[in-house]
Amino acid sequence: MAFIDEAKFFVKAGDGGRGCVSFRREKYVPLGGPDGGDGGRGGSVYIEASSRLQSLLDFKFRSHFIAENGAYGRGKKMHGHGGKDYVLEVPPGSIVKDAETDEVIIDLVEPGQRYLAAQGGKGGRGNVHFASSTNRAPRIADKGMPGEERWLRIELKLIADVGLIGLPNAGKSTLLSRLSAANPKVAPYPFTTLEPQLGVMNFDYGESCIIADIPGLIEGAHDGAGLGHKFLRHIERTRILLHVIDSTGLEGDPLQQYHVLENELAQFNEELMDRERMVLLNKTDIMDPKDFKKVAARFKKAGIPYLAISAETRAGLDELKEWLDEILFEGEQQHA
Ligand SMILES: Nc1nc2c(ncn2[C@@H]2O[C@H](COP(=O)(O)OP(=O)(O)OP(=O)(O)O)[C@@H](O)[C@H]2O)c(=O)[nH]1
Ligand SMILES: [Mg+2]
Repeated sequence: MAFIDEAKFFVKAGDGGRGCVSFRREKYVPLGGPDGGDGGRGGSVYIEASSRLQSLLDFKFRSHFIAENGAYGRGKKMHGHGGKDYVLEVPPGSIVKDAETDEVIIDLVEPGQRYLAAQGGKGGRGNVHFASSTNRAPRIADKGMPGEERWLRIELKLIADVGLIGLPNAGKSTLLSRLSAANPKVAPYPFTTLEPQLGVMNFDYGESCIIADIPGLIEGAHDGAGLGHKFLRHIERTRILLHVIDSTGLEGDPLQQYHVLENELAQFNEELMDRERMVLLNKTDIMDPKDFKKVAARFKKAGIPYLAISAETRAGLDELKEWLDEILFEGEQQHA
């Protein structure tokens, strides 16, 4: 199933209920005064960030979200019930845009954050409001106001602290499965991961961080090659990028892999170039140490910091965790 990380949808608030035309009926009084009540307000549509959701999958099955109409007013000055609001839950990290202008309307980051997407229509006034000295028996009442309606677009940017990037088959998903309880699909062929995966990594002393594993990128991804580069939007907000490289050379020259990927990042968003990052030279377990030394020396010479790891055997992962801890939390502790 395709990963839905953007969708177009329609919201319509409820119409206000019609006001009522009615007259009091009492024994022996043929026509009493007006007593038509007001119509109820239409329900509004809200969009709310909820931590229960991680994807926009619901939008695959529905594109129209409509709140209830207000009820008609009734006799004896009874007001119609208000229509029920519709609360459309979306994952935190959802950006709501105007479907026509593509303008960003709101960025729903925090769980519980709410946006009024369509205001319910006001209920119409009943004829009780229209009585005057010249018109004691008004036969008029307001219609309810229509509820607002509009087309919107939603985009999801996952909110993660750490992003795993790399060419296909580098071992990103294997690494995610070692660092967190997530259980992403791992396989010995490219493009195993078709949609971003999240995992929570716990540190020994109770802190945790969220890691995002995104589909592999290849040269020309910015022109649509492979799965394209749209998934990079999910790492635009991460504080740290972990660049996973297959250092065996079986997937191509490791230093070349590095440059290909960095170039794709730059094409996507120059800002990513300033992001804190670490190169992970992976799959050291199946390399002759001498060969690995040669690869490592080239990175050193190019002035690129790296850690040697094996996602498979977990070699080097403690060191990686320490480095992540330092970047994510040490600064905070010093300032506290
Ligand atoms: N020997 C060894 N194999 C590894 C290591 N890490 C990953 N692999 C293998 O490499 C292959 C690809 O691993 P994945 O984790 O699926 O790679 P990926 O980067 O997520 O790949 P895509 O999702 O296709 O982009 C699998 O066969 C893994 O078992 C490692 O450290 N050592
Ligand atoms: Mg993968």
